[in-house]
This record gives sequence, structure tokens and C-alpha cells, in this order.
Amino acid sequence: MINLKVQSAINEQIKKEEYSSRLYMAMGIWCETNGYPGAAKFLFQHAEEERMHMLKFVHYVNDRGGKAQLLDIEQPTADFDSLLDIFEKVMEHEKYITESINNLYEVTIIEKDYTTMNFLQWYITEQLEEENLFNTILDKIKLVGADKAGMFHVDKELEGMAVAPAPAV
Ligand code: OFO
Repeated sequence: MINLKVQSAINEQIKKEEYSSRLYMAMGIWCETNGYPGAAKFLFQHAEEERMHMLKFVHYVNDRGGKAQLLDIEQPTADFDSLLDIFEKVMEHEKYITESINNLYEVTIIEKDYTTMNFLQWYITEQLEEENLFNTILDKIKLVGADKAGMFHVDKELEGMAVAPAPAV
């Protein structure tokens, strides 16, 4: 049976992963309606990936004899200034998520829940990979600046980077 404090902390994290999915969906919508189809495809795929992060937590809680809970989430912002603005916000959000996963890990240390500690290793590695990925994208966008042809290529590159997420198991 899962520790109730750990379960409640994971339910909060489920909410954040669900919010991440909706935030990236909102960003994808902005890109699709502002001439960046490649970035839109990338962000829609990333929204799916966040949903997979959410589901992985849901299955974990349920499999440990607990019950995952869906909490209220606020509506993500839909207005952005540019592709740079979007990816700066993605980076900021991912840093917040990394901090949140670290805080969740701390709860498992306090509660001596070694199984969940082990389970969270996947998310710790994932956050490192995501921060690296978004740093690379941000660097590319900053490099081309206001150059329209350069931005066209960045958009094409983002389209190529859109990969379907692995299923949540
Ligand atoms: Fe983007 O890693 Fe989950 O939230």
C-alpha cells in the first residue's frame, strides 16, 4: 500500500503534468495559427509526452494499491509574442517541473518510501534530457534572431524533432 503523503504529493505532480500537456497544446495552437507548422507539430507531440508522464504516475499509484486523483487545473495562457517567447516559457516551465520532481523526491526520502524513490529516477533523468533539449532549441532560435529564412529552417528542424512518445508502462 502506498504511503498516503507520497500519494498526495504524486497527485499534485499528476496535476502539473496534465497542466504541462495543456500548456504545450496551447503553445502548439499559437504556432499553428501563426505560421509555424513544424513547431506546432513538435509542441503537440510534446503535449502527448506530458500526458504520458501523467499516465505513468497514475498507473504507479493505482498499482501500489492507492488511487490516483485528478485535481482542478487552471487554464493555460494562450497569448504569446513569438517563437522565442514560447520556448523561453517552455524552459522556465521545465525548470519549475524539475524543482517539483526534486521536491517530490524529498517527500519519499522523509517517508522512507524507497520504491517510489526508485520509480522517480526515471523522471529525474527525463527532466535532465528535456532541459537539454529545450536549451538546444532556444540556442537555435536566438541564433537566427529576426532572420525570416533562418526561422523557416528552425521550424522545419522542429518538425523533424517531433517524435511520438513511448507508451506509459
Ligand atoms: Fe516536460 O516533463 Fe513532464 O512535465
